[in-house]
Amino acid sequence: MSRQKTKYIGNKRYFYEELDSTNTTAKVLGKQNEEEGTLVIADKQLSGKGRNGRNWQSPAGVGIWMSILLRPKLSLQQVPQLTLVAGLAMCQTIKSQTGLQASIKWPNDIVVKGKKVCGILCEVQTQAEEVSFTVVGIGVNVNTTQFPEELPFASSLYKEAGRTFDRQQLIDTFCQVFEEYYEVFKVEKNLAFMKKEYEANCITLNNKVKIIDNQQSYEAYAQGITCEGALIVNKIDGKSMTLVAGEVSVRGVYGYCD
Ligand code: BT5
Repeated sequence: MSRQKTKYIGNKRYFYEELDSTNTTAKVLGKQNEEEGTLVIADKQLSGKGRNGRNWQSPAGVGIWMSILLRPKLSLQQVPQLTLVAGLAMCQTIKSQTGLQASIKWPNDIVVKGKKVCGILCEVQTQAEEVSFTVVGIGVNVNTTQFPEELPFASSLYKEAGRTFDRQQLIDTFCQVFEEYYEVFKVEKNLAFMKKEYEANCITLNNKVKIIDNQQSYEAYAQGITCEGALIVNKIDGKSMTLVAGEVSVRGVYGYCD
């Protein structure tokens, strides 16, 4: 089956049996002036990366481990919004392709029945304080049958749906959906156009969350997101504040420590 064309997302693909990290390889390609939309896919990652130096388990044959090279004209502060754009596109892709009730745990996880099936890691390359390119790395546990003990809150599309899925098909659909959102975002440079849709798919909202900010931690109610992708919370004392992705860690949806 030939895949439906996108304008540029995923039209050029590099496929590897094994890589340390698709994000690392995509950054090398970015420095070599590879074009926007180029996709790096690995069947297995030897040192898949999570946020803040954490690890992402990426065994062979069962997942989507991929990175997209993007060249948006954004300020450094605007880049984290790309995580939300990719998150919504992947959430919609999983829902339409599997029928599962997937939701987004702000800012970068996709969960199904309270378990994490996908994580997103957005990295940026700067030159003289300007964004020269960004890499959006996405990991999806597709056909994973079991997880190690240390990942009690991980799951796969297979485990939740009881059937396997074609990884290629998921990647192709994601590229189409992501491109639609990205095209708008690139011009508008904020998330107003998808805020309602994001909020409708975000499981973090209308829930109590525990916020870990440096050494401090406190509880609050998550209310919504701003047009810039920050999380709006109401603290117990009634004060409202906004949290920027990357600066805080929000717990609550799985009740796990991360
Ligand atoms: C993330 O970090 O969720 C971002 C993951 C991004 C992975 C993709 S794969 C393609 C691209 N290339 C890379 O090298 N990375 C990207 P974070 O929110 O920090 O979550 C990491 C935590 O999730 C770990 O500390 C574990 O607790 C847990 N974890 C590790 N592997 C997992 C997996 N396969 N499924 C679910 N949870 C996992």
